[in-house]
Formats: sequence, structure tokens, C-alpha cells
Amino acid sequence: MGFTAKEKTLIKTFFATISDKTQEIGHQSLARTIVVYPQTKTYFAHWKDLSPNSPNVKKHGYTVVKGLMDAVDMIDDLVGGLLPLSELHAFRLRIDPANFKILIHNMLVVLAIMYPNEFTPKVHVTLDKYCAKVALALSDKYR
Ligand code: HNI
Repeated sequence: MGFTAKEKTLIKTFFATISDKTQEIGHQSLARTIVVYPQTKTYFAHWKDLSPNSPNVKKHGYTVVKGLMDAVDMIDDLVGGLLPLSELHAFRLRIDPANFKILIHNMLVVLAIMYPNEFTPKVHVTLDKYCAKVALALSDKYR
């Protein structure tokens, strides 16, 4: 099941609203992921500093959330569009797909905090659908 024209417009409009804060959103999302779900730390064991305000957490949080937002350009073919990223996470990084959901949950928490007015139930449910589809597409190469 794809997205309706209304859903696409809603997602793109919301992303346009928040795009100037992608850095902060990414940083907070990954920082919370690592603190609240410390099992996610295993993938970043090679970093010198895993504390919430470390440069690595800031930089990588941005990379991941930017990737999630950029995927909207492939919304009609997420599986095809995200194939290289799915291969990277499945075969090279070997990230357990359960962690995609954890990261997404934390991002939604951050968005709700940073955008209490814009993050309406309608935006929430539509973003949740979008993120779930991205996670599914990223998991496509696992089997
Ligand atoms: Ni993820 C690298 C996107 C979830 C661990 N990840 C990337 C890159 C993008 C990206 C983009 C950079 C690719 C490149 O350099 O070519 N990651 C995404 C997206 C999600 C996601 C859209 C969506 C939920 N990644 C996760 C999760 C984890 C994760 C949940 C681990 C808990 N990602 C990584 C690691 C790297 C990575 C580790 C490599 C980082 C590095 O610098 O080596």
C-alpha cells in the first residue's frame, strides 16, 4: 500500500517546516537512542566518545535523520530507492532491523517535543506510516 496525494503533501510540508533544524533533530534522536536503548551502542563501539553531546553522536545523528528525510524523494519506490542503504545496513554494518524502529521512535519523540504545535495527531500518524515504510525498505535486503 502506497501513499495518497494528501499524505505525500503532508509529509513534504512537515519536512519543509523542520528542515532548518535537521542537525538538532538528528543529534537529539541519536542521543536519546543511545541513552534510552543502550543496546544500540554496540554498533558505535569504535567511537572514542559515545556521550550524548559527542561530535560523533551529533554528526551521525544528522546523517541518519537526513537520510530518513531525503528518502521522501523516493516515496513511490522506497524499496528500490533505498536499496544501496539497505545493502549497507544488512551486509556491511549488520544492523539488527529492530534498531530502525527504535531510532524512528526516538525521532518522533524529539519532533513532538520540538514542534508541539505542528506535530498534530494527523502529522504523527502519517509520519509514523512513512517511517515504518522506510524501515521496511531498509530491511528488504536482510532476507
Ligand atoms: Ni544508518 C550509516 C541512514 C538507521 C547505524 N546510515 C548510515 C548512512 C546513512 C544512514 C545515510 C551513511 C551511508 C554512507 O555513508 O554511505 N540509518 C540510516 C537511516 C536509518 C538508519 C535512514 C533509519 C532508521 N543506522 C540506523 C540505525 C543504526 C545505524 C538504527 C544503528 C543502531 N548507519 C549506522 C552505522 C553507519 C550508518 C554504524 C556507518 C557509520 C560510519 O560512519 O561508519
